Amino acid sequence: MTDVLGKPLARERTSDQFAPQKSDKFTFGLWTVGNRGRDPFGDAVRNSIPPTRIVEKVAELGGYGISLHDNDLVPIDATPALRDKIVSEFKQALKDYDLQVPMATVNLFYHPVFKDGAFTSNDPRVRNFAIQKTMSAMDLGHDLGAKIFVLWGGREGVEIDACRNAEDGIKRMREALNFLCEYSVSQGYDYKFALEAKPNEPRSDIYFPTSGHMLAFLYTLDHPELVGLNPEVAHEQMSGLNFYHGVAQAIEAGKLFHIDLNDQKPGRYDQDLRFGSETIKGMFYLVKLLEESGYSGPRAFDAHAYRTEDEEGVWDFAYGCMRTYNMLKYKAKLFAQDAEIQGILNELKSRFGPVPVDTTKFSADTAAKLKATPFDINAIAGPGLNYERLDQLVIDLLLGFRG
Ligand code: GLT
Ligand code: MN
Ligand code: MN
Repeated sequence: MTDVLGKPLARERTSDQFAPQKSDKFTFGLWTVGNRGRDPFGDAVRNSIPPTRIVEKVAELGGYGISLHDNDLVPIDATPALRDKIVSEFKQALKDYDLQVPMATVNLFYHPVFKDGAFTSNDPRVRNFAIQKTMSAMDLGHDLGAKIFVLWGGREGVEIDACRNAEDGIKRMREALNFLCEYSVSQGYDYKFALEAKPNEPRSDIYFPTSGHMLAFLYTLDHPELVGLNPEVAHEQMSGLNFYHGVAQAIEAGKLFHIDLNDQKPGRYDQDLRFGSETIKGMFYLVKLLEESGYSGPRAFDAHAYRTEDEEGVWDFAYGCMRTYNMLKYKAKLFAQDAEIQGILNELKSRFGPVPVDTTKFSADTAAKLKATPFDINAIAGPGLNYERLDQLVIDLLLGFRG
């Protein structure tokens, strides 16, 4: 099939230079392409897709792996026999289609028992059960080869602060994480835990609302070396934050253990839109950062298709996430090779010259030298920086009118 200009439709996918490859390391959660389009006001619009079919389709589209919550694969009330059957069929599909499970997680939000939190619940039985359930999910993930374990505490929060001292919530979270890190070590699982923040939804307020809060918290744990971040585009943008900056900080701290890619319009509920479907410029800088920083983890999509779609639309959505990533990766290469863009950046560098006093290391001498150095601040502040031109060149590049 071709479009009106005679080009193959995206669905035909044969001659797409941005077609995903296994080496791109794209993964999808079972819950993402498996999303049935339920929302608080409407029922499911799509049939459920069996996990083995998701494996087959993600492989066919060029994906690298699948991630999952315990209950995306094994129902919460499954007998041990049923669990074994489901897991062995799933493993067979992974083998048949050569897909990995780099990340596993645990569902601590769906069952009513978690209505007032899991690790932070006021009810000690719920806190115990949440840790027990997480240990089982870790067993399952290890069985499937996962080395990253994500924790998203969707119910770890409140509607009313009268119910508990928020400090107790923090302390309970620490206790649970310390216990789970020790469990991982004692089992020889070799997990890296990736904490995922979100400011609200489904609770009115969730503890540790941003990746920055999570980052500060993780250094208070017994094993900070085992714990890092899983930032999600939509979750930081819900708070009005610059996702690219947050991810840069995580990378710089050596704490980007996983990443949830999707998109989001400002000021709304968590939309989990197709990657790059809304904030193209922000996502360009994000992809550029991931590619240029040497981040080697999965490029994980935590998004879902519009509620208007049937299953074919779900696969269009999945392909679109990966294709957009690869197009932005290509644009990042163009940015690096664009003579005009690089010319502006280099002109600024040579205009500014070398650093007058090296402050990389403190010494009394350096401090005295710096204090004694004169700066003609009006002369320095005078000339413009060319950022208008620079940004327009980026816009031209992204819109396809350069390179
Ligand atoms: C849930 C949430 C996501 C988390 C998943 C992992 S579950 O779909 O909206 O952001 O990453 O628990
Ligand atoms: Mn997520
Ligand atoms: Mn989300």
